[in-house]
Amino acid sequence: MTNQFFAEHALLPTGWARDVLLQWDASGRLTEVNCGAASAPGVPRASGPVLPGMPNLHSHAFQRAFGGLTEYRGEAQDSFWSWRTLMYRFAQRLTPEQLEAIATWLYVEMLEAGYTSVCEFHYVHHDQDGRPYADDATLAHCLLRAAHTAGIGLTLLPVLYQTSGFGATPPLDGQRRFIRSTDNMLALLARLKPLCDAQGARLGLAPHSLRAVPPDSLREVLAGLDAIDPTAPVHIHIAEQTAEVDACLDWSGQRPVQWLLDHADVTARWCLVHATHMNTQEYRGAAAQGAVVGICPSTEANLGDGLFDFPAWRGHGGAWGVGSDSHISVNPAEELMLLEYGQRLALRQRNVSAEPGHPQVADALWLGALAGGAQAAGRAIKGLALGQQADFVVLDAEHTALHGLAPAQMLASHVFASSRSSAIDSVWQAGKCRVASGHHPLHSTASKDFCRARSALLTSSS
Ligand code: NGQ
Ligand code: ZN
Repeated sequence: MTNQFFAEHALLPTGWARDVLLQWDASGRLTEVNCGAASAPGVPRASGPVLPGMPNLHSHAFQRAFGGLTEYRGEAQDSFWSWRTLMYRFAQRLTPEQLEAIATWLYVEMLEAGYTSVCEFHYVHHDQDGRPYADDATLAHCLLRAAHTAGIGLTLLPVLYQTSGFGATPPLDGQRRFIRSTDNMLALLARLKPLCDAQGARLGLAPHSLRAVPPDSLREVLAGLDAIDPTAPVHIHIAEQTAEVDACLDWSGQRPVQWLLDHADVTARWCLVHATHMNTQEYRGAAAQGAVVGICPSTEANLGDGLFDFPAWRGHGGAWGVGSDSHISVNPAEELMLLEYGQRLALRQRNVSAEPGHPQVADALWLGALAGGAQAAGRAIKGLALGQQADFVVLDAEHTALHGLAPAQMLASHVFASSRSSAIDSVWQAGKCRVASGHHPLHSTASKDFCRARSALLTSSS
């Protein structure tokens, strides 16, 4: 097995470097990142520029199965909330076999698109009647197996879900598969911890939202998590919809991010997913605590969430990463393009996300999303640096959109001008080649299994 790779051009955390020799150990950790190296005979050479693999910091795998199927008018004024009603219908019918087939294909798609790891925000726990499976971890096992089969890095985030709204309103019938007591969640985490460790996955926790987890439960579950792993990642949906901000104000007199900052020990292990609606004080407070913001541009656009004030967050030095969330798009290049375009449309400017050290927008975005995504994942995936995992993407220098360009122009073209076609040649995760010539070896079998699972799910949900 090869454990060396030579790149004429590689994007390191500091920027583009020339003649980079990568070497990793049996566990897939980088033991050498030598710039200005001579290419040695027998060492495989990258066929194009090498990028660090992108972490996907937010995924609900099952939602991949109904992408494109909620794009019709169902109410006089459709919204996030009417979409959620439709989404619950699919969630209610899902079987374990379907979840595993959907997730396996999704993770194959992610790898082919350049995501080398995923944070799975996993909240469908029980059977269709809302009763625990005989093995209470059945659906978590499906996700662990799917990630292992595809060869993607995993941060598994079992979700605590207890109420339907602020003030501990009882769950809706459509939420019956999500509900766990705090003790039951802690028992699940204790069971999953050794399984995740054995697979090289990271176990974390996701209180679903302040709507779904009352204050006492939030405090207790975080204390219980600390007893299992005091540095485990904690992810939460927060302030995605203005109606959610208003309901939180009615309940507590505070906005969601402010409430969280005042009532939980928010630190760098926290990922605030869809922190779309924050005021200046919240931007300052959340950034000062070192939390990562999870931005999911394609889903947030699809659901009509509103626009995250990216320059404000970065102005406070805030960490951030991207997620594909509902998987209406599964492509980090597209998420970064949409993130930048949202800001351009709002500000009537260009190249909003460029930085003093990175005038190329795509460089700045790729490295920023990598740093925050790695932090949110709680895994050693911070890019092409010693001690980090050998997770990388080789762009296809022969792709028409890239041919003959300089390395940074190739990345810019991949992000802004590849017209949604993949300009990726190969993808490596933990030092193993998962995608070659743009294709994962399971591409056709996993896609067939996905199609079969989706057909069955649609038949049962209609
Ligand atoms: C979810 N998705 O849990 O899948 C949520 C919708 C909710 C996004 N926020 C449900 N994109 O927040 O209640
Ligand atoms: Zn989500």
